[in-house]
Amino acid sequence: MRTTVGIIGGGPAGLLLARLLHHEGIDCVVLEARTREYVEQRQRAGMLEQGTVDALRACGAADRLSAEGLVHQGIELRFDRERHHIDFPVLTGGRTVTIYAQTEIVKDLVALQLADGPPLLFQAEALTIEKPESATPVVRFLHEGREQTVHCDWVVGCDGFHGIARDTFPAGTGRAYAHDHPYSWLGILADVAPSCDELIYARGAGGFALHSMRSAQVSRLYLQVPNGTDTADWPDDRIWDELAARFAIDADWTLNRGPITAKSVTPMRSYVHEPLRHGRLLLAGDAAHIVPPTGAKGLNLAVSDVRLLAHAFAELHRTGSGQLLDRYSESALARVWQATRFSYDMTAMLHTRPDADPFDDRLQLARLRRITASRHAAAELAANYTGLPLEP
Ligand code: RFL
Ligand code: PHB
Repeated sequence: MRTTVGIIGGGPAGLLLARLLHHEGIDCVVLEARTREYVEQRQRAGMLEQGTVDALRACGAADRLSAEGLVHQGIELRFDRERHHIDFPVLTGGRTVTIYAQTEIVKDLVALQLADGPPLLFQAEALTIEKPESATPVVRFLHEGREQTVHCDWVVGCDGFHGIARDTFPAGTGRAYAHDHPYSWLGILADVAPSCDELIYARGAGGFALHSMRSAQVSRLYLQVPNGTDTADWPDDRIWDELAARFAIDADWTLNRGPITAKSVTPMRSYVHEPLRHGRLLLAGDAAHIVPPTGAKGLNLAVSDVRLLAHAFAELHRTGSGQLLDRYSESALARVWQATRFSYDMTAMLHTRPDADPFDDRLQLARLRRITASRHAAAELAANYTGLPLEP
């Protein structure tokens, strides 16, 4: 097999990149290690920045998103048993966010790709990327029981945090910056109507809690838990009691309870690999960086990476100039570090550290009160949450 851009990974980054390249008339092949069912069911993100929605719309992948996505005008911050609305359109000059599950984006992109897109192979696990420094890198992969190869002009690693692309960078050509946060999230999906119209980020007495949603009938909620937590120690009643305690306010408000259909624990990590390019191998999305989910930035960063890449490949295709590809790593990393900073700050402001003392407690409250008291501080949160502008 031979292609212009070999894409490893059929998550949101790889699938959207394939779609954007297809629109530009650039051929590519997507190799995905798992089955279609597996990637379509993997429960993850739900909050989309305006720029992410615009990108999906621009490549014709937003029919269902436009019909079913829930447009939110802001978020609620809860602390000290009080609620505070952060109004995004007012603070950002009209920007909003949209709730639409990552599982649904993946389903939409897979359907389009299989209908009229370039090849997307499931159960095709990339094993090695050979000669990334040369003009014709080769990806060796396992598919239908035998080893095969695809010869490429470029290879893009969209293979997530545990993929192989990042590890292909020879020793000494890259550097990782990492921070493990001292807590995890226990996430649940529940068949119950959301108890709110917009997302609630709560700093409760026992730690952080987040109320999100998937539809008018399905709620998605998260609880801060200690690292190493086993879901077996969290029967449904314990989860609902703890959520209710962390969201409690003095005003009249109750948390709707219902059957829990999924439970999982995710550790919280900040990680950035620099640079994002070695020869003709490029990294995008979780393959290159991870943020704690408090700022809802992971999926949105994956999308902004591949938008920059698609733009750069389009320039190369149209004019022969590799200038934007040469700038890709620097442009993407500038945005990645801003999202890393924002996610870290949101996380630190809302979670209770296991070693927290009364000084930390007062400092967190001062940060939250500054946001609710100052339009400038609230506008800074809103600008970051709804997404900073994309600058190639
Ligand atoms: P993915 O989604 O991990 O996809 C990578 C794909 O590569 C495949 N793969 C390989 N394929 C072939 N050969 C190999 N050798 C391969 N190795 C791996 C994998 O099977 C997989 O299909 O990475 P991508 O595309 O970069 O997308 C990133 C996002 O999935 C991730 O950043 C977000 O889910 C993060 N995230 C959130 N982001 C947001 O923007 N908003 C949110 O509200 C949000 N909430 C979340 C989140 C992540 C969470 N977890 C579980 C980490 C909430 C949670 C709980
Ligand atoms: C989600 O809906 O899964 C979600 C929303 C916002 C976040 C994290 C996760 O910050």
